[in-house]
Amino acid sequence: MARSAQPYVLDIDHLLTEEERLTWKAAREFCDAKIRPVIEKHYEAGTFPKELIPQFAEMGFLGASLEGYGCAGMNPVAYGLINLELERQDSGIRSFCSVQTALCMWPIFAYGTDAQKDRWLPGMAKGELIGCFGLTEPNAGSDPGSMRTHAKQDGPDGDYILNGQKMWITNSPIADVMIVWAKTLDHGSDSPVIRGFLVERDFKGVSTPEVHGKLSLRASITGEIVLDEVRVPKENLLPKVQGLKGPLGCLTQARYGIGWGGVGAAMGCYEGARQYTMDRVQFDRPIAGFQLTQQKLVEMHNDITKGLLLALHCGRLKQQGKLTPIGVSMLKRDNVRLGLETARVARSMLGGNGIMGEFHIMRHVCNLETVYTYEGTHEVHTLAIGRAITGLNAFS
Ligand code: TGC
Ligand code: FAD
Repeated sequence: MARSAQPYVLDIDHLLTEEERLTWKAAREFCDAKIRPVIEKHYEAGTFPKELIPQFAEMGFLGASLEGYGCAGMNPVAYGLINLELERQDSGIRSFCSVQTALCMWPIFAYGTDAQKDRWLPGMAKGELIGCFGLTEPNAGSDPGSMRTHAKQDGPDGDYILNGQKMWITNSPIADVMIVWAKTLDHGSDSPVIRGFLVERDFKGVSTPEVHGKLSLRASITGEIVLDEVRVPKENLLPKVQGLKGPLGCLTQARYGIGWGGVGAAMGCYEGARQYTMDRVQFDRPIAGFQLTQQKLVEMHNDITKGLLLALHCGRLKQQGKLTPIGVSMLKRDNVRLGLETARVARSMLGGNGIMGEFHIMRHVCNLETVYTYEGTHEVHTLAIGRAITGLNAFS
């Protein structure tokens, strides 16, 4: 006889503040009501639901973690919970919000001048201006320090002339402003250093061709940034950071959100597989009643609880200013692996239906292959953590 059942035996509600609980509930309700009904159609068509951008803004999702400039100023845990709910629906939608918030608004906020902040942040918080982040190049992915894009200063105190190509850039075809990282030679200097530039859509020599043919993250727009003798005013240089730590600092912000997102994707897949196997009858009983099925459900369930606790621990450390980039590497690496492994197992549990879009699991499997690769591949984070715990550098 069936007993009463609950999807999670341990919850984290009592570890959250009232405000965090309310933010979580509001984000879940919004994502269920607005994203879930349209996401499959967009995924199939390979389009991003632009019509949702003003609603993301209204919910405070854009620049959620920043203070001022019309941003919601959420604490790291509330911000993480939003990422969890966005990615419970679709990694591409979470990507849009992550790139806008962590990879574009954050560097303007942290490395920019007051004039740059005033010019860009309020419009970006409202979703009226879209940003993107150009670090990766065709020949510089895991090793961004080998980038070839360069900026040459045109005379003492002059503008910069940018040349190069950025590849795999989320949102570039729809971006009004692009954070472009380039090796810069200041006038009179002979040692290049990586600097960040605000490249505007209408600057002469900028083009952003879209990448077509993706079988993953299809509800997210991906493109290149091609820079051909682009004159960038010196006022568009991000003045407060130099070197690889500039872009890596942004990645630390984005990877933190992805760590929560991985759990969200896993939760969506686990909950779908749990319900399906409780409803589906084979051999005269619900397939959730078979021991092999229960083992799969239990592994997923327990891993999700551990992933959530890791995310929450990192969130509390971040609140106290104690979260290190390596801690974030661990969060991104392990929770994205959790998401991908959970999605694959959940897919198998739905049998033939598991490959169908309407069950919302196959899409996660495909999406998480990208998430496993971007923002530092699984292997790169493994080596970064390996270096931290042994003191030995496996990169070189
Ligand atoms: P390394 O010597 O370790 O560091 C150079 C300087 O950077 C500092 N640093 C960091 N700072 C902040 N956050 C981090 N995570 C940092 N990691 C390192 C470091 O302290 C040092 O500073 P300083 O002052 O001493 O100069 O650099 P390395 O050359 O050994 O490289 C390390 C490695 C391989 C881990 C790094 O290059 C790396 O992370 N590679 C992966 C590249 C990557 O993640 N690319 C992502 C592109 S953006 C993207 O994918 C967006 S997807 C968007 C979406 O969500 O849709
Ligand atoms: P490579 O670096 O060539 O790696 C290929 C394989 O080799 C991987 O498995 C990798 O782990 C492995 N490898 C590399 N070095 C080592 C090593 N030392 N030891 C062991 N294994 C190693 N970038 C941006 O700048 N902005 C964006 O907005 C952005 N959005 C993206 C959106 C999508 C859909 C995708 C797919 C990518 C996006 N990226 C973006 C790029 C992403 O960050 C890179 O794809 C990623 O950093 C890996 O680089 P790569 O593709 O060149 O692979």
